[in-house]
Amino acid sequence: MKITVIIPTYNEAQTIERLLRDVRGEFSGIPNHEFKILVVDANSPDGTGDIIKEAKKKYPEIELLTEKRRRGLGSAYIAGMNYARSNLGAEAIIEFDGDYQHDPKDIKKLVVELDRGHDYVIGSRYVRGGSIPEEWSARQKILSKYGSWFIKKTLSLPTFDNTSGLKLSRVAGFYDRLPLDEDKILSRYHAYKIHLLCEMLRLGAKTKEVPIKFLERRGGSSKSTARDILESLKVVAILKLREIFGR
Ligand SMILES: Nc1nc2c(ncn2[C@@H]2O[C@H](COP(=O)(O)OP(=O)(O)OP(=O)(O)O)[C@@H](O)[C@H]2O)c(=O)[nH]1
Ligand SMILES: [Mg+2]
Repeated sequence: MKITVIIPTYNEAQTIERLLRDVRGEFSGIPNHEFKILVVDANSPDGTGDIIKEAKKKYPEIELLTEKRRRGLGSAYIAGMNYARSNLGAEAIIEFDGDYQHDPKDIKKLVVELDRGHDYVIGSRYVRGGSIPEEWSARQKILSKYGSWFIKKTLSLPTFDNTSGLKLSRVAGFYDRLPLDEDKILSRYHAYKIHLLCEMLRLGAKTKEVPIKFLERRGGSSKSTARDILESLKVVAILKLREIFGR
């Protein structure tokens, strides 16, 4: 199957070179699939784009999509997903952070579940064996853990990690039926993930959560802000209202 790993970046010059090398290094251990890496860079002022262009010369499976400016994580992923489907023939899409908080070795775990017939595989921090960084502050831990719990309870979801940034989605029957459009997605920021998760479940995607250890950032700085918490509440509220009053 053709699988595209989408990696969004904004000022990740400290990690991106090593990350691209290590992600690519995993592909040889998954020989039954054909991989591409699509980096969606928000025209990072720290030179991330130049590092990607250099890596692209060495590794032919790397593609680069440069946005004019930073527009939000959801917008970057929507652009990447549409490019992967139209230009790279992607049959499955993996979402993967560019700051090395995800372990490239976990890509294989996701693909194994795709091979077993799952349509939607979530790298989960909140199932047995999964974890968040020890180094996180109490505030970060509470926000992440109870955020996922709140989303689960409010929207009656079967899943435990409802904001994970690492996942694999099947295109046929799912991403080709989703509102991958900037005007239809409920958030242009991190909270787009909650919307797409609910849409995948609504479409009946055979879903599996596999445990992952979410790593501490290796460099650079977080792009997640208080706005993302408000956006998440907004998305959950809209989805709940749709559930009550119909779409
Ligand atoms: N293209 C693009 N990439 C983005 C944008 N916002 C964040 N990213 C990238 O998306 C990935 C995830 O963003 P993070 O800020 O690490 O979000 P997070 O992992 O939820 O938050 P932390 O745990 O605090 O790091 C990183 O590789 C970022 O560089 C954006 O607006 N555009
Ligand atoms: Mg991060």
